[in-house]
Amino acid sequence: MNSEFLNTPEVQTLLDRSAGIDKDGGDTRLKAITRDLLEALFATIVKHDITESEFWQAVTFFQQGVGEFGLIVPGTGIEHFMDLVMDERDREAGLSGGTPRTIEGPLYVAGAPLVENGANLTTDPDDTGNLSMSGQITGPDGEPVKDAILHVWHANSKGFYSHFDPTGEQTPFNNRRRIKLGDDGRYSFHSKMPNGYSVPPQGATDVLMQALGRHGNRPAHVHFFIEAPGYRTLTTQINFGDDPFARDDFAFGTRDGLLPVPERDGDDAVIEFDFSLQRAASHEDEVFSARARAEA
Ligand code: MBD
Ligand code: FE
Repeated sequence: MNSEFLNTPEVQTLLDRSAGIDKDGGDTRLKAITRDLLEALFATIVKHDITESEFWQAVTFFQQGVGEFGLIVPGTGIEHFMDLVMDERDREAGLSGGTPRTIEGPLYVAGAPLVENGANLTTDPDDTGNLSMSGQITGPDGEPVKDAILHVWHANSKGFYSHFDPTGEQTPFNNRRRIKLGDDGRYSFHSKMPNGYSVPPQGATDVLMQALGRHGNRPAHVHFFIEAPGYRTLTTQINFGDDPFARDDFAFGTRDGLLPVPERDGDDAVIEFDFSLQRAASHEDEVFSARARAEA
């Protein structure tokens, strides 16, 4: 089909009316974004000669996969793209340095127990080795970050996260804690070794990954939020550098600088990892993004 079809008055008027451009009410920014998104979709339908059957197959995919949007978003690289966008905005603003950010993923749960440094994160029995992790959180001048809270969450040895575990076997905050740090910025914790995550077999994300000739696996990893007065909140994770999926993460969450290789002793592993924070330029920098998160 001639792509000029998109520019016909009938299609352009449809876009204007669909996005409410011809009405006074509503949110101007949302209207502009909606119009552009719809136009990109229309253009894709035209460019690829998408049939009615294919179109409704896609609609059904999203209807059936609605419960997996949190996985489809990182799996399609959109969540990582947002990191690249934020990195680029930082560069344009002259902001640099510090531990790289990387995706939060869909499996954080707010309200984890607030514990002292050195804590054990694992409440439930798990037949695997121990992970010990420690290091220091510093600021841009190498100064220790005072009074930080380190949020940590990771999977168990089956690759399942508490609160989202399909087996229902984990207690609510297993492998989830908020660790209260002191004046020296030093942290340490121990837990049971996580395994890599895989998307639910035959779920929407898995179906999509297979249709794209991809897979739905992540390397073993540990997630962090770090918040501290005067510093920019950091969302990041470390992925085990010696995991087979370390360079082949379906969620694109592995980044240079975030792939420490654990020191292994049998099933046990030790990771030394330091974090560096940027200073906050505004209150907004110090708080969490407005993303909706699970709570327990
Ligand atoms: C995870 O554990 C995860 O961290 C991401 C980003 C996506 C799916 C599962
Ligand atoms: Fe994860």
